[in-house]
Formats: sequence, structure tokens, C-alpha cells
Amino acid sequence: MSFILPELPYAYDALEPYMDTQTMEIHHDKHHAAYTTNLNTALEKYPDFLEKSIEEILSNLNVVPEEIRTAVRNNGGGFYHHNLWWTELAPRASGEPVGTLADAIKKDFGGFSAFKEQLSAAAMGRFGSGWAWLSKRSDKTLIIHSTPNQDSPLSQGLFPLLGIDVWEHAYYLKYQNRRKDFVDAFWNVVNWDEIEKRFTQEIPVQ
Ligand code: MN3
Repeated sequence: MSFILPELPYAYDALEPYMDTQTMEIHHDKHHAAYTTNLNTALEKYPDFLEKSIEEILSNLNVVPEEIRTAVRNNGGGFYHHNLWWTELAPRASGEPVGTLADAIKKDFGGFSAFKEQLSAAAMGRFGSGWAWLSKRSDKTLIIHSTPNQDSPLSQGLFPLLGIDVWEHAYYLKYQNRRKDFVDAFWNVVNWDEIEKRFTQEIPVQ
């Protein structure tokens, strides 16, 4: 067994004009593909790990053999975060959260616009490459935070619901240095039905 690059759940041009076709092609076919290949390569010598879920591996990096731990942290994170990235986005997505997630956002952040502002600020404040996250704690409360590189919320005991990829590969072709324009555009393609699903599902590992 090995980890498999998922197909994009829509066409490469489906998120235009917010995410351009060429970026989508390179981001999925090159970057996500490379994380997947490199994760599998790292685990070749330790095939037991190929039987585990990626959530379980990232939640317990301390049991990954030291010689491959950094490779698994980087490429396992890249593999998992991009699986989330493609599904958390959707063409013609509705503009605001729904259901129980909407209630939780109101409770934990005071409302949708305050939440949006805080997550955007986390994306803008991440120096260099990384992600800004809305994650769920084990007690089901929400937290906004960010991680460098491909470090995963899972490795901090948090379950990521929605991430903003602020690696330059996610936006540079269309937005160049204008990260803020990319973050603003991001909100137009968030698949809130999917985030609600992640919010209500049991956390796969603690
Ligand atoms: Mn990326």
C-alpha cells in the first residue's frame, strides 16, 4: 500500500477567477504530487507506517523513526494539508458557514466577520511559508492559529477544519507579492458544507 494523490474534485479552471488555472495545475500535479511521492519514498523502509492513516502518523510523529521524521513531517503534512485544500474549496461556493459551525463561530469569535478578519490576519502574519488554520480542539471549541512550512495542526492535538495555504506556490503566478489579494479571493471559494462536515465528524485520532 502507499498514499495516493487524490484527483482534483473539479476542473482545473473551476475556481477562476479567484484561483487561476495554471496555479491549480502546478499546485496539484507538481507540488501535491511531490509531497505524496516523497512521503511514500520516506516510508519505504518502514512499511508498517503505510498501513496507518495519515492522521494517525501526523498525530504521533514522535513514534516515527528519527531518520525519516523530518521527511514525514514535511511531506506527510504536505500530502494531508493539500487533500484538505482541494476539498475545502469549491466553485460557486456559498459565502458563509452553515449549521452548527456557524453557531460555534459565533460563540467562539463573536460572529462571521470577526472570524474572517482573524483568520485573514493569521494568514497575513505567517512569515514565509506556511498555513493559517481554523482548527477544532478535542473539546469541540475552535481556534485560529498558524503553522510554518507543512507542520500540521494534528501534531499539536488539533483537528484542522479550514486552512489557508500561504506558500507562494499557492498564489504567486496570479498575485505575485500581493498575498492580501489572494487571501481576500480565497473567501469566495470556501466550501462551507464541507467545513461543516469536518466540524461535526468525530476527530479521527486524539
Ligand atoms: Mn500548497
